[in-house]
Amino acid sequence: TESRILCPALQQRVTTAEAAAAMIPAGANVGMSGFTGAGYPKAVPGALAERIKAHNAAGGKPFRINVLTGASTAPELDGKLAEVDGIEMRLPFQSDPICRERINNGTMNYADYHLSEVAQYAWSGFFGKMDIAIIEVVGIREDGSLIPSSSLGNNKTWIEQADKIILEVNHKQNARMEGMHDVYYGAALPPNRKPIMLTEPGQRIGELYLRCPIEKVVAVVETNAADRNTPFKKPDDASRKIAEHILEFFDREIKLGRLPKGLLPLQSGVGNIPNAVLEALDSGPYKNLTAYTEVIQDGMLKMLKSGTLAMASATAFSLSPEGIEEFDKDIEFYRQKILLRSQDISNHPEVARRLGVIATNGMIEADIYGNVNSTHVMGTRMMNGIGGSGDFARNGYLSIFMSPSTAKDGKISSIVPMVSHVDHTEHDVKIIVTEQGLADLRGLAPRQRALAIINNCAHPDFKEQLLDYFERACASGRGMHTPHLLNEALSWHERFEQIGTMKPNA
Ligand code: 0RQ
Repeated sequence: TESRILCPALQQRVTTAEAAAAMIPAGANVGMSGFTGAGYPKAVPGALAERIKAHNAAGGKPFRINVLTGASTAPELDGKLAEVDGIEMRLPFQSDPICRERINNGTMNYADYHLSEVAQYAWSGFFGKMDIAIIEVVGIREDGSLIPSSSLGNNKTWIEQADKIILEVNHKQNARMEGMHDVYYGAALPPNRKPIMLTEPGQRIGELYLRCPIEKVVAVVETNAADRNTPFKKPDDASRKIAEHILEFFDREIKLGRLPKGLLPLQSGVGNIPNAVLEALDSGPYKNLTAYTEVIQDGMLKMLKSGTLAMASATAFSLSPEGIEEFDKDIEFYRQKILLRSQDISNHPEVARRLGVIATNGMIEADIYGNVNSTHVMGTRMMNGIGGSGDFARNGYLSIFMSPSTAKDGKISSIVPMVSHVDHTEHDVKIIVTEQGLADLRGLAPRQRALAIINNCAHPDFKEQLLDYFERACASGRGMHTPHLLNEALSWHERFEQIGTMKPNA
């Protein structure tokens, strides 16, 4: 294969994954590339896991590292390291089943931050010194600068902050991605911040390549493995209905003159429901929309192809196997239409507010007043993390949260008296949608919001029960601004924990 390592000094540092992994000491703070299953290192984490396993089998002080990434990665990284109990602290977003189990059984620490803020935390030193960065790239240029891979995430920050750098050059990634990236080097800590000069999603404000100090690179490992590329489920009935409600809402807003015909830049969360919404938009009357989002899923490729979408700005791909095939086949087309940025810019609150992003994200549950829980099952068990949902929900022009009205075979209501954990407060949440309908909370006071949410979004199996709670809370004689029965507010969750259902009289 054609060489992808053009820098003579770095050609000298090509080595094996095992030799690179041997350079990582126990207790290290390791910044890794990777965002929603794209652009993560494929070989060194697995080799490190083997080393940890051997070390721990020999007894002695357990060998663990702290793993900082862009967002979720894949079984080759999170899975392998979690399996050998090699992770002391994980941040900022994960979706790996083994990690999740360890986080929830208390054997792994996990810290959940807004994705836009992670770089700032690192610059400020809150995570401690970064020892090593492991970064997947598509190629190394003659001057040592790096052609980024299928995600940018926090790579710029990790490269700047780490004492040492290990590069994985992945031959499987399409070399013609070169030119799709926009790496911004103007970010600073306060009081030295300047405005982010983006007034349209498609503007370039940075550089094509990651700068990389050659002297910090201790190893270069060549790989040849595809990204995680998880298949999508075909949209089910609930996802299709949710998408219909959202499209009807957009139509109404356009007629009322509250949204332009071309909508506003779209942000779309990951998962099957957001993907179904994209598919529905694609079959609607829309042309030349834009996206200012963090992840490009299959739905967005289709929209770019059909002209529904004129361009998309993101920090990563998250494609199915068919999606990646389509991307590779027509990369010259997609390169003109897609810009990948660092996650502190793709998710920047200032930019999301200025552009007036339409944020659409999944949720676990919402309460009758519009507080949203995106992360914790029954208030205590971590699902994935807040990801970028908070960056966009608070700062977007519209923030839409969506979920089927029930979970776990109808035993759980996604609309509850009080959320068991709050990620997005009632002040950030503008619209809630389930397959039952849509509640537009803008302009409503809490008691009005409660009726809108219960009547439009709750499942019929739980509607009476929710109305009963609300009416008794209103009659309790306590505060009438946000009426609650404090000794009952979380009783639905407690009932589920006790008897496996939120339904009454079960
Ligand atoms: O669990 O797989 O064990 O059955 O949660 O639920 O309905 O498949 O929905 O895949 O869209 O995920 C909030 C987790 C929704 C996601 C969340 C259980 C349900 C199932 C998944 P099983 P669904 P989705 C940009 C934006 C935070 C990050 C974010 C998420 C599983 O959207 O991680 O928005 N969001 N990022 O059974 C108990 C409930 C439940 C429930 C669902 N009320 N109680 N379990 N589930 N509702 C992307 C990034 O930031 C990178």
